[in-house]
Formats: sequence, structure tokens, C-alpha cells
Amino acid sequence: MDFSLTEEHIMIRDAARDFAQTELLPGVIERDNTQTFPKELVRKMGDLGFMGIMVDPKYGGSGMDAISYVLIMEELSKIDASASVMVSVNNSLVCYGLEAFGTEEQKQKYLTKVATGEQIGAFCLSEPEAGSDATSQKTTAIDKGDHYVINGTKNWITNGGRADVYLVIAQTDKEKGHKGINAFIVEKGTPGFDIGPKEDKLGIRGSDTHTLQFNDVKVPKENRIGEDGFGFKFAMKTLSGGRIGIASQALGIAAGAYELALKYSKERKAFGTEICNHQAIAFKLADMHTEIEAARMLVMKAAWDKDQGNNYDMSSAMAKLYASKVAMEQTVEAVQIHGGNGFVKEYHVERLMRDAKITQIYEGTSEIQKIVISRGVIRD
Ligand code: COS
Repeated sequence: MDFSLTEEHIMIRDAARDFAQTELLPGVIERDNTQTFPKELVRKMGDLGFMGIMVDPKYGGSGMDAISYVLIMEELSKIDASASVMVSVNNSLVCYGLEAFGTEEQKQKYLTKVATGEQIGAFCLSEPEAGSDATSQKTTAIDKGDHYVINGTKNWITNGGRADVYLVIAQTDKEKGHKGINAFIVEKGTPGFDIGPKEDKLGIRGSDTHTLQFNDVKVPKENRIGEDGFGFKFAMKTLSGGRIGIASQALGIAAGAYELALKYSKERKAFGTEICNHQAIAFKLADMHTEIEAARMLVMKAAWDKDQGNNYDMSSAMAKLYASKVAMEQTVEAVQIHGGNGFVKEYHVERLMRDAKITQIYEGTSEIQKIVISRGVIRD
């Protein structure tokens, strides 16, 4: 068993670290305050190949592996989890969904643009009454021969206002249950497709989250992904990879907070010495380091499974469940180590603590991950 990274992986990780330090760190507090993220920064991430990391270069991607993907995600998330969620959704949900299941025409028309970051993608599964219970889709897509007509509402959509290409899950045949669900590519600006106001969120405030309305939206039949009725499986398969992305985001948030806390504890003095010399703090650092390393192992294992062509439903669920728990717990500890300064925005750890919470919720709550894991355990 070899735990070392290749030279190429180290180069990729260092490039992401450098980008995060030089381009994302300046302005991250302001972006969090104002709930904004400039297009220019998205374009720079596209130029570096971060928007289509695992996509085949023939479709404009970087042709890297899943290990590279999680290394990039970890480094971006240490500094700005709003940037990394855009990267995660674009890569694991939109690019992967199109590349793995789209037709050649769909790949040429949409993937080539989304993989370079020229266009941005969004993944639209959640609804007011279908978040965890994803088979209960109320959005309908009625078959009208050469096109479908979509009606309904989608909620909490990452990149909701910014995206150009939306992958939308909807129910075509209610009688067939989840086997009557389809996935469609919907372009921004299609008549009847309206973007609601931006959500005012606890964390990842730089990323834009919206409700979307579909009122008699006509979508050509060639924009359906896969066979009729493939939509639910499409969502599940795609989300398995998405969970690797969010797990690596959670890992990065935890690691970023830990690195700040470690540095602070070596500088801040109390009772005549740097606070890291007090066992109360030193033991916190020991626990943080151990927990984060354990999370990293699970994240890497899930990415490795994907690269090997193994099934990664279980390993991605375990990685997300554990890494998001570590992110939540260890960012709280990082705030504690910072004391009063931890409560102040300029020290960054309070933002990381707020950002951590969503990793236990989106792309399947922790409770959903336990359903996936327990079913796998019992089945195997
Ligand atoms: N890959 C392929 N197919 C899958 C799958 C996967 N990872 N997971 C489930 N399926 C298939 C099942 O095999 C089943 O198909 P068959 O009837 O042909 O066997 C079908 O999907 C329905 O699965 P199941 O009966 O397990 O559905 P449930 O309603 O019990 O739901 C969970 C399963 C809970 C796992 C699913 O609804 C889920 O993941 N929910 C969370 C969704 C989510 O992440 N929401 C956040 C939105 S994105 S921010």
C-alpha cells in the first residue's frame, strides 16, 4: 500500500494552494459579507482547469484523476468554501453527469463549454417537498412528442443565478414512480424558466443559491439525458461522485481551520507562554490533527475507488459523513483556540465554522449517508 502522492499530484495540489492564497484569500471576507463572487475569479479557475478537472481533454477538460480533484478541492476549501462548491457542483454533478451519460451531441454542445468554465452548470434535484426523499418529485416533464414541457419549482440550487446550463430532474410518468423520472438539460433564458431571489445563508455566502421556477418550459427531446426513465438513477449515480467533492470540501474547511488554529496557538501568549504549550490547547491540536488525517484517508479512499473503477457509493457516503462531522467539530475547536479573536471575522475561523455546517446537509444529509451506508453494510 502506497500512501505517497505522485510528483504530478504534488504539483497540482501546490498550484491549487498557490491560487487559493494569492487569488481567493484577498477579498474572501468581503465576498462573504456581500454574498458575491466575481465572474473574473470563476474565469481564472476555468483557466487553471479547475472547472473540468476529470473531463477528457477532447471535451475541454483537464483529464486528471479523482485524487487530483480532491487535492484541488481541499486546497480551495481551506480558504474559500464558496469557490469550492462552485467547482464541486460544476465538476462532479454537471461535467460528470454529461460526460458519463450524455450523447455525443450533448457533450459537444454543453460539456465542452462547462468543462472549460466558459459556462457554469447547476444541478436541480431538490424541491420544497423533495430534498432527502428524492423520489417524490413534484416537478413534471410531460412528453409532447418532439419535446417535453416542464412545470414546477426547484429549491436551494447552487449556482442557481450564475449558471448557463441546468440539469433538471422531473417526473414524466407518476404511475412508474422513480422509474418515471427523467433528467434534462435546460438552458438559461428558455421561456418560462425564471430564477428567484438569492437565498441569504449562514455559510458559503459567496456562492449563489436560488429557487427556480419552471412554467411551461419547452425542452427539446434531444435534451433528455439517457433513456426514458433514467433520471433517478442518473441523479443517484451523479450524487455518489458529488459526495466525494463535498467530502473533500469538508476536509479542506477542517484543515484550513486547523492550520489557522495551530499558527495562532504558536503566537498567542497566555500565562507567560505560547498557548500551544498549555496541555488544554496541545491536546485539542492533537485531536484535530488525528481527526482530520482520518477524514483525509476516507476521502482519498473514495477518490481512489473512483479512479480504480470500483463502486464508490459506500466509500463516498462514508467520506462525506465523516469529513463533514470532522469539519463541524474541528472548526468549533478552532474558534475556541482563537478565543475572542475566533469570534471576529478577520481571523477567518468563524467563517469556516459557518461554512462547515452545509457539508452535513447538501448532496445528501448525514442521515441520508447513514441510509446509504447501512443498506450497503446489510446487503454485503
Ligand atoms: N446508483 C444507482 N442506482 C441507485 C443508487 C445508486 N447510487 N441508489 C439508488 N439507486 C436506485 C435503486 O437501485 C432503485 O432502483 P431499482 O428500483 O431499479 O432497484 C432506485 O434507485 C430507488 O432506490 P431506493 O429504493 O433505494 O430509493 P429510496 O426512495 O429508498 O431513496 C436514497 C434512496 C435515500 C438513498 C435517495 O433518495 C437519496 O440519496 N436521497 C438524498 C438525495 C440527495 O442527496 N438530495 C440532496 C440534493 S442535491 S443538494
